[in-house]
This record gives sequence, C-alpha cells and structure tokens, in this order.
Amino acid sequence: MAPMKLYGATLSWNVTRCVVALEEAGAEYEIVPINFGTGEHKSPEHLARNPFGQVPALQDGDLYLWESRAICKYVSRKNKPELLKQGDLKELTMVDVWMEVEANQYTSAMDPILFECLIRPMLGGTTDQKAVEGNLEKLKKVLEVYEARLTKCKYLAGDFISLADLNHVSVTLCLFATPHASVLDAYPHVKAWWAGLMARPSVQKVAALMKPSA
Ligand code: GS8
Repeated sequence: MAPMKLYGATLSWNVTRCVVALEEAGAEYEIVPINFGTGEHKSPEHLARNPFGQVPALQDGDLYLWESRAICKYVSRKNKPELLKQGDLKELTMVDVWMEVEANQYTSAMDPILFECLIRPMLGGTTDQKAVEGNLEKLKKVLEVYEARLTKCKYLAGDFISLADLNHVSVTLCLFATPHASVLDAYPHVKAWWAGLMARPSVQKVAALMKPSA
C-alpha cells in the first residue's frame, strides 16, 4: 500500500504532533509541504483534503483526515493500538482524559506563547509580552497539576506511555525555541517525564526535523 501523506510544513506544531505519532507507530508516510505564502492551504486541492483550509491533513488511500489529534488517533489505531490502551476501559479512559488535558489545558496555554514568541516575529510583528506573561501564569497552574500527577505515576495516563504523552511533544519542543523553557524548571517530575520522552527515537527525529537547518 502507498505510504500515507501528511500535508503541512513542519514549522507547525499541529503538523509535527502527527509526525510524532507516525514515527512512534512505525507508519510509512511522507510529508508534503503546503506553502502558506502562496495561499496553497486555501486552494481547491487542499480544501478537498481539509475543508477548513488548514494543516495538517492526512491522506491514506482514499481516506482524507484533518484535525491533528484525530490523525494521531487514526495512525495509532491502525499501526500501534497499544498507544491508546483500547483493551482496558479504565486505562483507555485515562488516556482520553489526558489527551483532553493536553488540548484544553496545556496546549491552550502554550499556543499563545508559541505564537507570540515564534510566529508573530516571523510575520514581521512584535511579541506581545503581556499575552506571553498571562499565558505563562496559566501554564504554571497547569504544570502544578502535572507535577502532582507525575509524582504518582510515570506517565500521564498511568505507568505506561500513551498517545496522551506523545501529543505533548510538538508544543513542548517548540517551547524550547522560545526564551521561556525555564518555566519547566520548578517541576522536577515534569522535567523527568520530558527527559524520558526526549530519549525516544521518534521524538529525536521530530526534534531534528523542526530545526530550521534540517
Ligand atoms: C488546528 C489546525 C491549525 O490551526 C488541528 O489540526 O489540531 N485544531 C486543528 N492549523 C494552522 C497551522 S498552525 O498549526 C493553519 O492551518 N492555519 C491556517 C488558517 O487557519 O488559515
């Protein structure tokens, strides 16, 4: 079967979230860059892949998917279902809980920080420091909950790695490209969890991909 195609630039943490899942699942895939500069994401070809005109989009045969977390789940279900713990109601529900936490707590605080520090200057604008400070405070409150959780178990959903952990990777890698990575220093269990994730070959590969020189 032809490799899956992931559409979007690896500058986007929504795209690299999917790359982590593809790598971790050992899936065959290729990345097809989409040029925002020329408005390719709003072209009829791309709207057929993602009707919202956004990246990422995934093509697997005649199946087209969008929404990064749905793509990550699809890839895991297809190639490495143990990342979702589908066989155990309690475990799979904890995976669901922490996937929601990633999207609605962690990344919702992280998104404006990354946008202001990494994307706004690329667009010729100036970082809104007030927005960054406000969201760093939000993030610290979220990290307190993570610290307490990771004091009790090795990974977020339990003592097993899951997609819930892996979905955090792309934004956390981006945090290290901002001046604010030291926000993690006050949370030793979070730092140990992150070090464990960083040691994974899938994460190393994505980290290398995200370096502009790669
Ligand atoms: C968000 C996709 C998104 O915002 C997901 O896939 O998780 N909830 C979706 N994509 C941005 C790129 S930044 O990562 C995008 O395509 N923006 C262009 C636009 O909205 O026109």
